[in-house]
Amino acid sequence: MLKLYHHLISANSRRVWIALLEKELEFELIEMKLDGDQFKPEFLAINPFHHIPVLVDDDFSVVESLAILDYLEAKYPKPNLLPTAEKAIATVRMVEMVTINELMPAINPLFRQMIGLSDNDPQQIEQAKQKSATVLAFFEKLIGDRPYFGSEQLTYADIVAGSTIPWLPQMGLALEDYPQLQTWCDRLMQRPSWQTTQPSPEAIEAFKSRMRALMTQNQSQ
Ligand SMILES: N[C@@H](CCC(=O)N[C@@H](CS)C(=O)NCC(=O)O)C(=O)O
Repeated sequence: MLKLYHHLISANSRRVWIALLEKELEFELIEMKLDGDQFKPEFLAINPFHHIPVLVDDDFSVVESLAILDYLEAKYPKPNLLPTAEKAIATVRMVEMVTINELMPAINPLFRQMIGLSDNDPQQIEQAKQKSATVLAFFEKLIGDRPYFGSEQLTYADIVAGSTIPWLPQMGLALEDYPQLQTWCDRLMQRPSWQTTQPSPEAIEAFKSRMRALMTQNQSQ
């Protein structure tokens, strides 16, 4: 059976978890604490970069969430989550890469603020908000009045962007200036795959205090 090493609060692993659920596959979830367990030799043997997610399919391990999504699509093409028409596939890849290469780094200072670290530089926070606004405006235009990015159906674009964008309001970035994205977000939240993978408020609070402790400890070293 497929095994997914993941963490409840990780957007990187949530996108794989959602894809497994959308494809209605059987899989075993292996929850990592990321409290040092990712450095144990058993885990480093499957991912020397000590990151989750990792997908293990018998004797084959895949690291990097986007590579895992491609593997799932190639092995289990139904339902199809990666279109082949030229504009649709370009849109999916654009949304995936812009989420990972532009949005996720941009929100880092907002993430630190959300977990309660007190080292926030107001200028960095302002820059983070501006960079994020550029991405959100781009996505707002790209989705237009379609139900999903690049397609009338759910694709990996929605799964990748939709594992990060719903966090933004908790980071002080309301979506009200982006009505199409807000409607899209609400639509995703109604899907069982998003509901199943949504961490509880208690899990979020526990994660914040663990991260705070870890990052404070790292800073004082
Ligand atoms: N590019 C990787 C990023 C994975 C990643 O950064 N995972 C984080 C959790 S969100 C992690 O495992 N952190 C623990 C560590 O690096 O020790 C992917 O998309 O799979």
